Amino acid sequence: MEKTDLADFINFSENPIDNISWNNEMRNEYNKNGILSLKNFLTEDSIGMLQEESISKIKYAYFNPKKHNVYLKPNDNSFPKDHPRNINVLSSKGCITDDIISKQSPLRIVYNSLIFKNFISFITGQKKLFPYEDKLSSINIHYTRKGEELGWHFDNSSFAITLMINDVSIGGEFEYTSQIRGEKILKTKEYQNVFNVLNDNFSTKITSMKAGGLLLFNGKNSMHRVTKVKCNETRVLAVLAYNNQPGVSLSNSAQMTFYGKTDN
Ligand SMILES: O=C(O)CCC(=O)C(=O)O
Ligand SMILES: [Fe+2]
Repeated sequence: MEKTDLADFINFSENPIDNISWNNEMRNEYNKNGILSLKNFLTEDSIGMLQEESISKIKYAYFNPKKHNVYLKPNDNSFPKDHPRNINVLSSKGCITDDIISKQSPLRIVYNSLIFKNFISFITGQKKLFPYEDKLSSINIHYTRKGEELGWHFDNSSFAITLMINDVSIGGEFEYTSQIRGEKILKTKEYQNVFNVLNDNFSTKITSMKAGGLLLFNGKNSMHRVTKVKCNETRVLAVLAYNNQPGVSLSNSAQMTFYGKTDN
């Protein structure tokens, strides 16, 4: 797709993602903070289309409130139940899968566009980006209604891209820590950090994104959550997921956990 057509969906005047010096600036910011927040990334027209599409499709969303540890892995029984490795938090938001999202959706146009992929590759340092092989996982729309939340966790992937479709006025905030695990951090220190975050005893930051905003986030080593929505509006947000090699599918068990179905 040419830039002139993509400009119907991406607000290039505020976010010139094809401009080398602007991209360099954004990359420095991402490398420094592990997070890049771009306001008004989508055009007003695409926000309107996405709000309409997401409202009409909430009936297909899979809500499966469940407890999980912050590592999103089965508990490790070599640790006690109340050890930070095994402490449970609750996630209750729901989502719809890629196969439900329209072929003409602005999300898909952005996701598939070379200009956008080149921008994300440049910022994250990935050579090439590929969609998921399975039919469910590349683009998802998440819904968080009153009283729902996404519990503290580390992501499995090295970066995540989110686009806000509908922001809410009370709660539903994205809260995150600095990089609190990784090769340079001792495991005992990491567990102490996790314990402190879970006990509200750790310094965190909050970003409040408005509709149309993009967040690029390195959540592999930084704990994050979405706080409980405390108003009658529904927080709606798209997650765009890529892999750095072709042919990768989300496992059937993960598909069942997140989507309540598999694509095969
Ligand atoms: O909803 C958000 O803002 C964050 C989503 C998230 O952390 C995830 O899907 O892993
Ligand atoms: Fe996450």
